[in-house]
Amino acid sequence: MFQKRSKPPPASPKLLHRDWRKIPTWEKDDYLQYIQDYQPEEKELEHLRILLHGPSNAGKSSFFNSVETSLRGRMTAQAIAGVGHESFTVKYQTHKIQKGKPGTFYPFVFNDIMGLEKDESKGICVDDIKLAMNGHVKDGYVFNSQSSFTSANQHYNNSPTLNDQTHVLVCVVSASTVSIMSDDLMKKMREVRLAARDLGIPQMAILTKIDEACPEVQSDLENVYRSKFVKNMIEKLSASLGIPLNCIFPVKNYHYEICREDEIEKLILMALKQMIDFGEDFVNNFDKSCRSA
Ligand SMILES: Nc1nc2c(ncn2[C@@H]2O[C@H](COP(=O)(O)OP(=O)(O)OP(=O)(O)O)[C@@H](O)[C@H]2O)c(=O)[nH]1
Ligand SMILES: [Mg+2]
Repeated sequence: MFQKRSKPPPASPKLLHRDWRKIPTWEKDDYLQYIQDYQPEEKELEHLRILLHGPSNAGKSSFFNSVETSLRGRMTAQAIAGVGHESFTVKYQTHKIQKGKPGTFYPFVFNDIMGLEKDESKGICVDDIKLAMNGHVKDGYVFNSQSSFTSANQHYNNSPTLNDQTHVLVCVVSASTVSIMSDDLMKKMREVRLAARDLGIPQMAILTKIDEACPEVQSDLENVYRSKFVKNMIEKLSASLGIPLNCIFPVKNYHYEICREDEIEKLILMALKQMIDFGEDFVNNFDKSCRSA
């Protein structure tokens, strides 16, 4: 059973006649319910930790804000998003999402980090992402593009627990830049991917700014699964990063809207459900004794 579209596709050579991916019949509220009901099986685990990484300005902070907005039912801006091309997020911070009353939170958290840049001396150091995945970075650490994080730093966590380690690695890439990403940037992203693979951490990617990159999607977000452009960008990203096609989710983040939209949130929550499922499987199959880097 797959989604029936409410309207026929507009006549445009840039749109396919059928969805390029079969999507579940779930509506936004079904995703919301699933996420609200989620509780980790593993009793030792307070929360799944989802690490967002990727090029600067890709929409990492905006993605977290879009998740929080979708779950809290009102516009939020916990992670400050930028406007330029320089790295805007510079501090390591764990973002929780309030569930119901103040002081209660969803059992998953996000780490939004400094972006990667093509230049060696700019953006986050790849080694810092590896240390973050292993749970060695404490909240409040300000990333330094010129030198890697070391165990001498006051924010170094010497004995990370299961709760400090990353359970899902999400690479965030803008649809507007997939075709123009430099080899140097790709190399850094692949290095992160290989490090995550060695740790057995599940990985996925989200393709942001599909509205900015594709006019058909901008005019109607429901065109996302008929857009030839979006399909091509996902294939390109998959080939260059080595992330399977079915682990890449297109999203449009909240960025200028002042009120909520179901179509935006459905894509956001679809991606979030996948993160939760991947993280849950990882934690349940995880041999705790073999990860103490
Ligand atoms: N059109 C559009 N703009 C977006 C989208 N997501 C983010 N933006 C805009 O892109 C810019 C960068 O977004 P951020 O969320 O700050 O990106 P980031 O990856 O956190 O950037 P750094 O912290 O610098 O690494 C902001 O101006 C956002 O409003 C999207 O899906 N569509
Ligand atoms: Mg940011």
